[in-house]
Amino acid sequence: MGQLKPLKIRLESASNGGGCGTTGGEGKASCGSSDGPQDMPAEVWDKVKNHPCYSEEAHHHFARMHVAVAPACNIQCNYCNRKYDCSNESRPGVVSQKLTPEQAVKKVVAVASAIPQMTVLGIAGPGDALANPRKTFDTMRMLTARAPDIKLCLSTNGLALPDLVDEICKHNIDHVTITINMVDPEIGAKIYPWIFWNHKRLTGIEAATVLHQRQMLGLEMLTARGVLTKVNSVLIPGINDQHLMDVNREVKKRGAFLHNIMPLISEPEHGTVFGLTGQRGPSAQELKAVQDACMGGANLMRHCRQCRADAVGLLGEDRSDEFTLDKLDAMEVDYDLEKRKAYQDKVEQERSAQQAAKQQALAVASALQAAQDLKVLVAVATKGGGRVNEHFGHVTEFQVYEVSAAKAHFVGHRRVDQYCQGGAGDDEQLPSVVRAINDCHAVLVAKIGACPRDELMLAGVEPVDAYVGEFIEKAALDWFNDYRARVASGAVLHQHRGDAAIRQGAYTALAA
Ligand code: CLF
Ligand code: SF4
Repeated sequence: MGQLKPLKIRLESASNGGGCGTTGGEGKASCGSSDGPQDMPAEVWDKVKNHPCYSEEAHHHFARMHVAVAPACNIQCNYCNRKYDCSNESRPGVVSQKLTPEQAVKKVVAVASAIPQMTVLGIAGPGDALANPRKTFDTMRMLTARAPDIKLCLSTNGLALPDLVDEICKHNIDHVTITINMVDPEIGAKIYPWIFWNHKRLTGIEAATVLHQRQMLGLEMLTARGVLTKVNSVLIPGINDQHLMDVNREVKKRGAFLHNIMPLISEPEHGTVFGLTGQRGPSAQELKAVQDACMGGANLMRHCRQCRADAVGLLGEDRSDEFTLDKLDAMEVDYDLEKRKAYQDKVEQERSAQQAAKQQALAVASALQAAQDLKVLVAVATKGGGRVNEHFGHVTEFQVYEVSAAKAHFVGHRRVDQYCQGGAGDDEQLPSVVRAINDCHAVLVAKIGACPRDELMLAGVEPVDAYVGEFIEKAALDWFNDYRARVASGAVLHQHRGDAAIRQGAYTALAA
């Protein structure tokens, strides 16, 4: 991991500014991660409980989809190449199939019929949702008439936002994401070369100042109207890494419900300014350090997958290929509200069981007498449902949990290229998979072959297949208790882990 240069993170927490106007999230560190109904007003819980981005717990069970109806953009970000989708809420280097509002509604209804746990429609590009207001709002209006149980969500750079807040409310769009990378125009000028504003192109500090003012005003207006707002920030080492604590504090002051700090993905082949000038993205530990430093400010989201503008499915899986326009025509669509509700009720039961298992494991953990300050990261192979249920070789994304005697909580995910291809392990892929979880003490899997097992042990990551089918938090806590006991008895020497790499490049679910 020698190539990962550590950032000097300003470790004091973002100091608490004013109150969290709408949300009841004030002062807590993980509303978007794991909070439940006891942590917020009932009307807020109702909005977040089955939104996979606004509730970490929900993201194991509920799906979202995006429709690519908004091609235009009104600003330029240095991490974006407009040949591809908006990188403010998408993985760089991906091109989505653009749709008209009519095509989009047809697609959403078809997906909702096939995937009953799909609860949210988001518009997140491929440009800026609010730089294309007619297409965005026509889609929302027509969808509400056809499928009233689907929550509406959109993502924007914020420039046009203040002019459109009333329309957002008129369409009952309860969730809005604003990408805010700075609250200081000097820093903004290093990220945004220009904006198009009031029929003019503005550049430099002037552009960044207008953008900043519009973002803050838009956020305040949404908060005043009770719209739940998430702020996305792209972590750009050397440019805004030290500054994101200030961003966190300022957006909290203005009532942001969640703050999602995402890693810059920057490769020369994406053709972005940052990619071409060698601006690197953060390592996994650098990202975690900035997120940890922001705890105590606006609630943090750590489970973002930087989706495509036409993403379909659970976060982390991509089923967009099953719902291309040609396939939609051949599909039998049966949009049945009752059936959807019955399915979602079943998911709620599973979720309650997961909570109960976690509480039980915590009770055991805290009753044990052992080193209370031990805290480790554990990678988990899962294909959904909040359980350890994926083979090591089939993983395209590990979920990472921080585990201590007091809790096991989700802190991130690591994308990898699938190790097992066509029934056999691809040994060339293995080192990159191990590098992605190199900061973890163990990896919980449903099954693992001899070769990756040896490679992981050699790297100091313990492969564990003893918890197949169990809920993740319970499995992680049970493993941790066992690990603590082994450390206490001297059977294992507890050692500090190194850093891990964040996968660069456009993501494809399967390499073949
Ligand atoms: Fe889409 Fe964004 Fe709505 Fe979610 S995504 S518009 S809030 S429905 Fe979610 Fe995807 Fe991260 Fe976005 S994981 S990129 S945060
Ligand atoms: Fe690209 Fe999105 Fe920035 Fe527009 S707002 S330049 S689409 S990243």
